[in-house]
Amino acid sequence: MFGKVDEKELLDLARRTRKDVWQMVYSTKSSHVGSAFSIVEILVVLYKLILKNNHKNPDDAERDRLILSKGHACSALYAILAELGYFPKELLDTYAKNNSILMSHVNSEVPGVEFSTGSLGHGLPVSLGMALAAKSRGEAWRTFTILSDGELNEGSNWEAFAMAAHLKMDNLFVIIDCNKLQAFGFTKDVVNLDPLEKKFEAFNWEVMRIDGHDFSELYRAFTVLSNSQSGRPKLIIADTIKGRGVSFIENKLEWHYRWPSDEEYQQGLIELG
Ligand SMILES: Cc1ncc(C[n+]2csc(CCOP(=O)(O)OP(=O)(O)O)c2C)c(N)n1
Ligand SMILES: [Mg+2]
Repeated sequence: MFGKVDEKELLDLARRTRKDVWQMVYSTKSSHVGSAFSIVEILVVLYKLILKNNHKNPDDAERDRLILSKGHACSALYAILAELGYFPKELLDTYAKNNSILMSHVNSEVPGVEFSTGSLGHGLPVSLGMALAAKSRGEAWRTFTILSDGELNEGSNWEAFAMAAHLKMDNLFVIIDCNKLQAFGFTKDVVNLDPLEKKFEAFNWEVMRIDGHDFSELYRAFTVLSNSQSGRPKLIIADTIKGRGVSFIENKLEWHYRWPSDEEYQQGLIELG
């Protein structure tokens, strides 16, 4: 059990989210399914166990804010928001189609979405501004932002990492979806940023490294960091697998851009249960 939520509920939500995403990318021949699959458990834990928010009042001034900075993985965010009742599930059928609000990069017109993203490197600087706004007004809500590992190549992040620690933004939580792959290669071969923990510790962040597909580890990390009195901004390096959930797309570079053929779609559905 995780508070009042049992593990089966989390597993079911993760499975339904992946199936929705698989259907969305198949029917519209769109990219980034691997990127979406790698953050499913992170989103499930955040929405079911950590974020203080309410689908019936998505603009509640007291809500925790979440920015998905890796905006190309929007299909996972849209699917989970629909599953949680932010908007009708039928809207998912319009994903990536003309005139739909469910654009193929995160669109803030969608109920429950805080900020449009897609151009990498902007989510963290904006999240820092939001965290600063909450602090300067004496408000208790927190800001969470999910970055991808390839996104760390963007220099704007490093300015924000330095500034957030300088300002002691302990109401700011960053999750790095560390799936080791990006659009054109393995992260270590494009710009090797290892050792990541040491870099963030040197920037004076409070850092935990965990398995980003393990509900217990995610829940524990968010709980430990939420209860910490360190005064530092918080960062979770979540080790994940790009494409997690469908064996033949896991950790395969080409699935950054590819979509499933008819046969692959059927095979994937079987694997996703
Ligand atoms: C500023 C900017 N440059 C390039 C792109 C094109 N692009 C989309 S995803 C991506 C990299 C994907 O790798 P990663 O950031 O690790 O995310 P993952 O797909 O692994 O979740 C790139 C270069 C972009 N969206 N924004
Ligand atoms: Mg990556």
